[in-house]
Formats: sequence, structure tokens, C-alpha cells
Amino acid sequence: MKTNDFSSSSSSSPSDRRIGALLRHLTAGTDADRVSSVFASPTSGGAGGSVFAHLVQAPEDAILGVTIAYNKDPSPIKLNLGVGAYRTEEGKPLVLNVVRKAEQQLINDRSRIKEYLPIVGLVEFNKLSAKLILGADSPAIRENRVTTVECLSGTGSLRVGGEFLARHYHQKTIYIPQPTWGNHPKIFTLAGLSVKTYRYYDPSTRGLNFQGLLEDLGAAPQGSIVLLHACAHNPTGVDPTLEQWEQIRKLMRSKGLMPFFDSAYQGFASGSLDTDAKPIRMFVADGGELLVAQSYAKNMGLYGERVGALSIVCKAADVAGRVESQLKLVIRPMYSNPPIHGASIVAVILRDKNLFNEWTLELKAMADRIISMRKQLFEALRARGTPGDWTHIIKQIGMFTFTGLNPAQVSYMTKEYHIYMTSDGRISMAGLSSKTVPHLADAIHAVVTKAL
Ligand code: PLA
Repeated sequence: MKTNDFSSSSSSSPSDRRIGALLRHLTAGTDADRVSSVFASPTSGGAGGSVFAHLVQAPEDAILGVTIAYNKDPSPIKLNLGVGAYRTEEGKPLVLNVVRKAEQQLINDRSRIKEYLPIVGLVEFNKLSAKLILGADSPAIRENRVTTVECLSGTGSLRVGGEFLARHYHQKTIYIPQPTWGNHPKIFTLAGLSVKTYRYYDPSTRGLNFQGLLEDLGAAPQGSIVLLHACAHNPTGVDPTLEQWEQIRKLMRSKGLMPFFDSAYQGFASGSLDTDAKPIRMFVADGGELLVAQSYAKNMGLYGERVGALSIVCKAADVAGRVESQLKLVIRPMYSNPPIHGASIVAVILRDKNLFNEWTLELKAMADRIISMRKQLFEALRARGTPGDWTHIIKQIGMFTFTGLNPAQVSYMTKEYHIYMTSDGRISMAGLSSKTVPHLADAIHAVVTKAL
């Protein structure tokens, strides 16, 4: 009988690679013999003990774990700048007015039912989502070369896209920027791809390492997949200029590299939905193929509704049709079909001109408030004479500032000032308000003058 070597990835199938990755994941830091004995005798708990007794306590998630620690802190001055979740000036979560109106419409419509959606989700939502990201006049949409499936927010869209590529694309390596959102490497590894990085951020300039990026993508094997943040790069807040995007596009197309855009912040970076989608539209305009994962968590404030979409732009309509048929085979055994409520809210807003316009105003107000927080924090540090160059706070874009604070400084700020953020020094500007800026500025000033 053939025994599978799950550790070799070059010749194995996607499912072998996935199981191999899972196995490595499960056995990391544990005794492999103990794990195999559990597999050999799955119900033996020994002397009434649990069959799970061997489990080690897993660490909390690097981002979501920050909220758990924050919730446990009884201090009245505590401040959560960890997860990227928008807060009002009063520090409260925000449900957009248009979302409330759309939900009211849905409730009032007695003809609405709760049947399963198709595997691909709400079809009208899918069409409207493609238009939103690619542009209403996109030639790819006109020529029916785009297939869009509703997925579980941005994360689910990345996961489905990753698994589709692992099954059907000839190259199994995806290049992700260094650094990137912490969930990217896990999502793609478990989807069955192997993950490599390309240089992106230069800590010395707190800007883009454009030369390093071009060198690394230039050296990537022909056809490799490349994960690109469409805008508001997380965690750095550093985006390429449109001229740089054009160079990236040329290089990638010349080497047949497959773009996989992660669009988690459309409208949140500049305040304009069209401006933030420009890099993607540049790649679509050249007629080439690409994937894009969209999230409505941030731009519509639908975090917990888990609503997003995966679009695959193909070269021909018949190919797009076959791609969709295969996406269904990825989705069906994963979660069968997606939820109905969030996608219905989005569809109501995107289809109605008035609601759509109202949404763009609310979105712009959120983006503007974040930009104003950048200015206020920068001014507050200047007023305190805090040593160092803090101009990156106003230069960076989107939800986050990559402060440059080190893990020891972060932990000092948490301990002494009850300010919570990820250990890489990322702060969510959307979690700040005019009232809390002085507290944060005091903490930063104290920590950088302490030489930790
Ligand atoms: N892609 C990027 C680049 C992200 O930053 C996030 C969310 C997602 C995808 C996924 O979002 P979704 O599944 O909710 O649509 N990043 C957050 C939250 C805002 C998180 O880590 O889950 C963050 O704080 O980084």
C-alpha cells in the first residue's frame, strides 16, 4: 500500500498538502509519538481521563486576543487600539444609518423568506459587488468574464480563493508582503498553498521598500501568485503610488504572476470608493486575469455579519462559467452556502441610488475622522516635544499607524497606561477620539523617553 508523505509538497495533491500542513500545525511543539498514539487508539483516555488531556493551551490570536485582554482590564481609562474596528468620537461602535434603513426595509418586506441561498450566495449581491470593485463600466463585467461568489467576509473570500488556486492553478506558491495581516499565512497554508514573502516595508524610512519589492517579485518563479493589499496596507499604512502600481503591474504581467487582491478597506483609505479601487482596475484594464477578495466589514460596518465576495476575472466568458462551477465544489463541503442577512443589507444599499449616495457620505465621514485623528496625534506629540520623527503618523493611510514602537514599549504602555495594541506597534486610528488622543500621546512620550 502506498503511504503518503505529507511533508513533501512538490509532487503531492492539494489535499495532501493541506493535510500535511494541518498535521505540522497540530504537532508543532508537541511530542509526535504521543500524537500518533492518539490516532492509533482514538478512544483511549486512560483511567477515565480525557482523550484531549494531552492538548497544550493555544496562545490567543495576536489581534483578537488584544480585545480579550482589554475586556479583562477594570481600569476606567483603558483604550483598545488593537483590532481594526471603527469607533465614534464617543468611543462607541457605529451602525451606519443606511444599514439601519436597509434593515428596516428588509423587516417590512413580508415576502422575504429564509430559504437557503444558492452555493454562490445572493446573485444580485454578487453582481453589485463586482460593479463596486471593478467599476460600473468595467469591460470585464460587460463581457461576462467575471465570476463572483458571496463568501464569509474578507477572510472567507481569501480562503475560498486560496483553495480554488491550490486545486486548479499550475503554481502553488503565493507571495505575501513582509509584513502583512497576521492571518494571511495561515489562511493560504491551510488552503493548500505554500507561502513565501516579498519585501514591502522599510523600517528605516517607515515607507515602501519599492526596490526590494521589485527585486523579489522579479525573482519569483514564473506564474507565482502574489497577494496585494488593494489599499490601506495592513499593518503598515503604506501604499504604493499609482506610478509604482503601474510598474508593479508591468513586472507582474511580464512574468505571468497571478494577482490576488485583498480589498478589506475600499473607501476607508481615501474616503472614495473609486480611488481606493484604482490599483485593481489598472490590472483589469490590461485584459489579464486576477482574483479579488472584498470585505464589507469596515466600509459598511458589517463586521459581525460576515459579508464579502470573491471575484475572479477571466479572459473569456466560457472560462468564467467553468471557474464558477469549480468554486461551487470548493464551497459546498466547506460551509454549504453563505448567510443571507448581511448580503441582503448590502444589496439593498448598492441597488438604491439614494441609499448608495448616503453610504458614500457616511463612509467619507469615517475616513475623514480617521485622518483627523492622525493630525491630532501628530500635533499632540509635537506639542510634547516627543523625540523622534513622527511624520509617518500623517503620511500613512487607512485604519492603522505602524508606530515603530517595539514590543517592550507596547507592553509598558499596556501595563502603565492601559492602552491595548498589537505587539508589532500597530495602532488602530479608528479606535481613537479627540478625548483619548492626549492619553495616548502622554503614553508614547513617556515610553520613548524611557529608553526601553
Ligand atoms: N484582510 C485584511 C488586510 C484585514 O486587515 C482584515 C481584517 C481582513 C482581510 C479580514 O476581514 P473580515 O474577514 O472581517 O472581512 N483585519 C482586522 C480584523 C480589521 C482581524 O484581524 O480579523 C485587523 O484588526 O487587522
